[in-house]
Amino acid sequence: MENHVSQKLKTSIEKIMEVNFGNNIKNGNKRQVYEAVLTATNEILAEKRYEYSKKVKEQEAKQVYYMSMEFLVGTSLKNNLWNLEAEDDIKAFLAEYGFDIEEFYEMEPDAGLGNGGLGRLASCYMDSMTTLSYPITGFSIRYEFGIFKQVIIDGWQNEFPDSWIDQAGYWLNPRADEEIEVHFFGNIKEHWTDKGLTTEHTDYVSVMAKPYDLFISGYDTEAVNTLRLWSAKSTSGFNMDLFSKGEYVKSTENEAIASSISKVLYPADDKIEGKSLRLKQQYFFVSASLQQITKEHYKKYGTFESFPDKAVIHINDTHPSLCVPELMRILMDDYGYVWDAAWDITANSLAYTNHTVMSEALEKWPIDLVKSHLPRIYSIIEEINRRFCQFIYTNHPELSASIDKMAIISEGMVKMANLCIAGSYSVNGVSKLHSDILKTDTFHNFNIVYPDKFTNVTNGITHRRWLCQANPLLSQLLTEKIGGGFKKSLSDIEKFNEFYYDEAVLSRLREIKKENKKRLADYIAQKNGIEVNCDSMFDVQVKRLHEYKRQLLNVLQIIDLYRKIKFQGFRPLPQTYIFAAKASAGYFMAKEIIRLICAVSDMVERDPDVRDFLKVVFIADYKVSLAEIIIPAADISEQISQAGKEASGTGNMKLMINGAVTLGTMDGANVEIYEAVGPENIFIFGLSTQEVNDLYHRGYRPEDFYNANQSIRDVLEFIKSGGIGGKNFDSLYHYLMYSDPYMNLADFASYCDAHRRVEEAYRDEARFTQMSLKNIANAGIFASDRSVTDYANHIWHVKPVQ
Ligand code: GFP
Repeated sequence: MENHVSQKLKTSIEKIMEVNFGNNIKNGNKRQVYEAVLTATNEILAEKRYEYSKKVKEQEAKQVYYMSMEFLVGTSLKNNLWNLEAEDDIKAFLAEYGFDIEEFYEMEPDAGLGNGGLGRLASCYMDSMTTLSYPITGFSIRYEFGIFKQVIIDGWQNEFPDSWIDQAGYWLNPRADEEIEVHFFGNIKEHWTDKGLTTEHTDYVSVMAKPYDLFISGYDTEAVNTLRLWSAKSTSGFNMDLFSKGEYVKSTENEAIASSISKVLYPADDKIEGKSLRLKQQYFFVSASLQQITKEHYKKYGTFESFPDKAVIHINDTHPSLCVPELMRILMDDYGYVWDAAWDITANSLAYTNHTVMSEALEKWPIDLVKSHLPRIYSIIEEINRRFCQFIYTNHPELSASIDKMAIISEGMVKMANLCIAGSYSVNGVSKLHSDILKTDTFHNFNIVYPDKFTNVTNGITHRRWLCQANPLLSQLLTEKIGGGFKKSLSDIEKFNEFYYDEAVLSRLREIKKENKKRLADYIAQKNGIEVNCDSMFDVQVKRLHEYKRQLLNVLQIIDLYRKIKFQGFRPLPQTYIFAAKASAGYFMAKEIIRLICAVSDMVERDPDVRDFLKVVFIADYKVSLAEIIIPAADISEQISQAGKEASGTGNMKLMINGAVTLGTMDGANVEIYEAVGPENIFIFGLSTQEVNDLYHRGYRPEDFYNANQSIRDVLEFIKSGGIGGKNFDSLYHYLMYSDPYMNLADFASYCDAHRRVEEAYRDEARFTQMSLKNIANAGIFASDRSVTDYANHIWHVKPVQ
């Protein structure tokens, strides 16, 4: 039976065709009908949003404001139709007129407003919060260009701009009525008034923040939330005076400077310290968002005493850390609060998540930069720092020697993580291991001062996108066997364990995997021109390219395998290695690793002695919509970061729920996957975090491992001598031999050994399928529904609005 939403959608699509194009669906072209479908879906969400936000207001519910520089939304049409339970009806409706909905899905570009796991997590949380009917608003920037398009030319990554808005702008609802001014530069003046010493920010430069709302749908819920994306424009705009004087370029300068703020997303691994534009981006979206939140609160309650009971502002990594001084500024300068009262409100309304222990990612800004760009904000940070240091000296004299490390301003820098910890009531890591490392290592001293602040929330993923939509065959099998309840409540998936010995189900699982592999193989044939064998084992490593994630270790093992097949007559199980990853544009080593993967791929493909056993494929332009094709096809999930470095990982969870078996180190959430599936359903190798630290302190020398292991010597000398297609990889050879900061060589032997164990397990088809089933059935705790419930209950203290 067709649902009410589907009927509304159809009527609306017809109407839009008439009104916007003076046409009907029958005679419409693809682009017109595509636009009509997106617009109609957006309208339905707008109506639901109106009703839901009315309820939130009536109930005076506490709200979450999720501040993040990144939201990796991906595509929205399929997700929205699926959530509205209208996908099948609309598909059939369009088919009546000869349109294939799959083609519309392909037309929609990914909203790539993020680099990797951090941004994708934010989007999963928006989905889960909405499905569970919690009120949340995400805040970020409407980057005109999201993450770049990756094109590989001769093995080298090239970057091209991603102008996504043209084809996906239908989801962005402009709210010109809620524009907000943000101030940069200028001077501060202090003077006495009847309220005491007041500070005035003068001679500033204004930039206008224009909001665009993207509606976030949920499954089986009345709730619709919004992701508010700010776009920057000049307050003065086009200068007619200069234009009349013939100064055409100058006349548009203001506009160009202002709009540069929301032009482009910064890549994660670029050396962003000291980049003025990045600092402007951070303050721009923080200030606009907080001004709006506080304005609404004040309008409703006329005071900020109740603010911590009605609002929680979540700082997603340090990028929005200026929330701390900005909320202080607003409360003091705009609403007349004195310091102590303002601090009380601020420090009880902010919560912070740390996503990495990599020191280069713990942001620091040069004092001069902050001072010149944001003079008022800097003066507030100075005072926060003065009081914080005073507090440590008085209450924790034993930490006096560490004050330089803990201070918010020291060594010529403003240290954003320290600012977040001092200014938030909650600090969490993203897996058990990571949260422990924060407490015992990274923020050890802070944990002494604020033992109750530190907590853990293990990451999660929305299985509705990553299982139900990406893997409809598996989703259907699960529905048949355990009912559809898992879509709303993933803990139900545990019931699938009952089918561990069920031959028919195991065989269905194999068929499904095969179908998904065929879908991926077609994609690879079309994009890479490589024919892959769908009966081979698909071994997948997909994630941002970073040295610590160790895609390099994976390639070293492949080279070793290649050599064994070619020179030693080894006959392994046929296997296909699939990589996809973007490297930051300025990250040389990461690009070299991509070049090596591509060269190995070529070498194997050209070699008739090897290619029947081994394939290596690097799929270009990794993004959410591509992940949706790759992940369901994986047999093996490579999660091989150096122990202690990957905060959590979420790809590991997406692969697991699609039946891939993890081959990994005891790092991040792999540890919890291990606990969930048991040692017999995962392949673990390599040094533990403790062993890594010990080795580091003893002094790690890659040559020790080189000297002790013949395979390492063979592989490295092979690379050095031009064995990989005659290409020069001296950069990587020297890197491994003389530096190897992430200890690839130390884990090499154990990794190769794990691969042989994997092969052996895969040869036993029945047993391997059982391992796969165990991974699917025990993925329940990795639902982002569980993560956000943890946040809601233990950190945010918010309730669903039904
Ligand atoms: C970062 C961390 C990951 C973590 C995500 C989300 O992701 O370990 O799972 O944040 O918390 F490194 P990337 O951006 O590096 O993928």
